[in-house]
Amino acid sequence: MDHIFDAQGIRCAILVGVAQRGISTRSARESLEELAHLASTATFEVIDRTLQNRDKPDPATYIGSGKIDELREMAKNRDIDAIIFDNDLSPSQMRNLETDIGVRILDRSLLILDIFALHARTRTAQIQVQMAHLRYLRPRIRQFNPHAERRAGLGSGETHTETTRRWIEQRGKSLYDSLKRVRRQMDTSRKGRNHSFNVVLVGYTNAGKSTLMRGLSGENVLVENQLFATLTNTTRSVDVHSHRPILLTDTVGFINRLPHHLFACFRATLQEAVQADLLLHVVDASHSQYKMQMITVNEVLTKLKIDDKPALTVYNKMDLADAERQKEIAKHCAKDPNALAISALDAADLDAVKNRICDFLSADAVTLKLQVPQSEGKLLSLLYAHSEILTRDYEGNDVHLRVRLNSNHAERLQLDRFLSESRTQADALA
Ligand SMILES: Nc1nc2c(ncn2[C@@H]2O[C@H](COP(=O)(O)OP(=O)(O)OP(=O)(O)O)[C@@H](O)[C@H]2O)c(=O)[nH]1
Ligand SMILES: [Mg+2]
Repeated sequence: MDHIFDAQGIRCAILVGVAQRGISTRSARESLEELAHLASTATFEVIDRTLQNRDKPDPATYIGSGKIDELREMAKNRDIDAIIFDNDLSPSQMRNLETDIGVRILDRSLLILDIFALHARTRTAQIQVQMAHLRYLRPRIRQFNPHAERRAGLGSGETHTETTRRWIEQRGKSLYDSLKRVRRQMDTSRKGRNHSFNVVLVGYTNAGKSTLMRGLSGENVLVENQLFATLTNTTRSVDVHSHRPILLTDTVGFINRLPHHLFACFRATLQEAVQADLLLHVVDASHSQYKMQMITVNEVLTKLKIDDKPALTVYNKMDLADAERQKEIAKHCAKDPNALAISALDAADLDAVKNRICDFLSADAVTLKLQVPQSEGKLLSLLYAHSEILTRDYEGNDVHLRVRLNSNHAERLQLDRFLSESRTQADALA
């Protein structure tokens, strides 16, 4: 997909942040830093940035008249094409600012939406972005259509606003129908994964999820120093010589203040995490705001009602962290058995992650001795495909097996019918 708005002439931008009461100047400045990364991901060149302290936003223009004058001057002198606000603006604030300053005004939501539009490579992502765009446009129809109230087509009796609103509703419905069709196909392909151990990578955008996915699966996955490089889940198998195949899924990154219309549309994509047997929460440990980023991710996991899933915190990019940060993270990891510090670019560290995944896997594994008639072809092929076969002997019409597999899986296959002797993993090791 392309930019969601005409971007031909838009190249240079000024960023504006507003520190309101209760928000420190420092965190407003750091948020502006993130906005700069978002802006460059959306192919803007950031010419300048400015931060204003205000107790509360002006209802008509968000910022004060002095700041507006200053921005108008800057835009004129430096050939600016857009001003990007770190805060979300109401439709009327955006309209008033555009009139007062005379350049295009974007807010954080529109910028993120634009990046999603640029990066949407699959049909599902494209439909989701278009739906989010419609949700964004709906309350702004008049802003994007200044002659909105002029009568539409001859004799229709409808205003442009009404015609556009009706079009948005129809388009929204047809997108929703397409998404349902695509999801049905996705559900079918997901069914095949029931027997696997599903590990899902979650984390703040740019934390290194796709890099870790590439390192663990050995397959080519898009990695970019950009925000929201990944919008569509990809699933790859990981070979860890375990009794159960492991599937690893990469997901869309999270961000602080993700526009709610985008969250609503990408909720389905994130639902993948609901199916997870284990979450790998990837953290950019070298980032100045890594703690805030972890909080954001945990909040999203809570929203998705998956904050109680087994999870491993993977502090990534340790090679970029300074000595003090390395010490701090090492301290976290010493206290938390479900945390580890790595660099996704280091082969030994990737092995450490695989070992941890295996630990989770074997925690609920059982070893069983089975006597299965050879006529049970379907069951046998499921066992061969989805469990670790320790020994296999043939006697008459039966196959004698020692297998190791997940206890839920054993229950699902109703293996107790064929049990010749059962032992838990702990017994087996004793
Ligand atoms: N030095 C270093 N760079 C890393 C490491 N892990 C990832 N990177 C870099 O960080 C950037 C982002 O990596 P990605 O894997 O695309 O991050 P992501 O979490 O998938 O990002 P989104 O898909 O945008 O959410 C890329 O430039 C990677 O090369 C690491 O351990 N060390
Ligand atoms: Mg990615």
